[in-house]
Amino acid sequence: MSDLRVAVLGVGVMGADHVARLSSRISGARVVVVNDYVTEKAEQIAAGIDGCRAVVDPLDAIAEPDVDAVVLATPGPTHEKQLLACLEHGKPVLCEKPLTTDIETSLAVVKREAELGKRLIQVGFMRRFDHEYARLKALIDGGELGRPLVLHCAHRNPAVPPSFDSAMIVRDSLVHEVDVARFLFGEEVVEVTVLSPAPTRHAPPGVVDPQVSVLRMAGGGLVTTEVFINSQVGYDVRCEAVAEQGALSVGLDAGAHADWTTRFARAYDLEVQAWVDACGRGEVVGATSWDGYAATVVAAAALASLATGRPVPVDLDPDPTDP
Ligand code: ISE
Repeated sequence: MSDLRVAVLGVGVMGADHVARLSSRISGARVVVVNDYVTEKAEQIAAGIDGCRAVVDPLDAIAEPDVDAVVLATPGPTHEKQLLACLEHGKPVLCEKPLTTDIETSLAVVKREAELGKRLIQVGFMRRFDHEYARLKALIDGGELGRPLVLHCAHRNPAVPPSFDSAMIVRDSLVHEVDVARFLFGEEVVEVTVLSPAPTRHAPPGVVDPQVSVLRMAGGGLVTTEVFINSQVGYDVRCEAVAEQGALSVGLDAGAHADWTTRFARAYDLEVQAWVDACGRGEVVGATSWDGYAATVVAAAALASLATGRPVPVDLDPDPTDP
């Protein structure tokens, strides 16, 4: 089997990390095209990889005839067009979250993929590939723990760039807990409440940090999450699942990390390898476009709740791929 020829769009922290892993630790794939709105950056990265070139326009990069599949690590607002282009060219795409930045465009992408009748989109919710989260999921699905009742999640960053505001805490950080909740319970979120404790003095004026959210699941389970992005300590992600026959924690021994690239390095490797292997089989594994859409809808409801502190219902469209 020949290597999967990949275009990586967006070579900021996450995209550059994916280029490095595709060029070293992942088998069956190589990066042939890179793209970034900072052209020099793409050129610099391409120059370091045999057989790789920089392409200035992201849509041209997707269309290149020698590109078999695409990794999107571009800013969220550009995803809709780029995802639709991947679908039109029939190219599998691993899209870093978010799927898109609003409900309408996320739904449009889900519907277009459904019309084509072939799954091509995997969303980069990497925690699904973390060995501890995956083990917890297997135990829950295997019935060993009994029915899950409550999930307690914590998500702490040591510090963030000054541009990181209250809404980004929801869109960029809480959204991972939303996916974990949907993944572990195997159910949709039906209601979300975001509560605002008195903020840390390390948060810029007006930024609500930490935030405590409560997600209500379709089957009645509850998820509490604390997201704290100016914790001053380390990058710390953990959760405890409380079920009818036991409780199990994830992330207690994860060690000290500055950010997600090291904390979830192994999960990213497994995720990207699973994506490459699935592309070879013409399949999609991991989070689907529907999971990306659901996360966008919950994030929008959470933003509405952030403004009032009151519960906000989550209304999903019918899944067009459900028979
Ligand atoms: C960042 O955008 C990510 O996606 C990380 O996984 C998350 O943990 C972090 O809080 C976000 O800022």
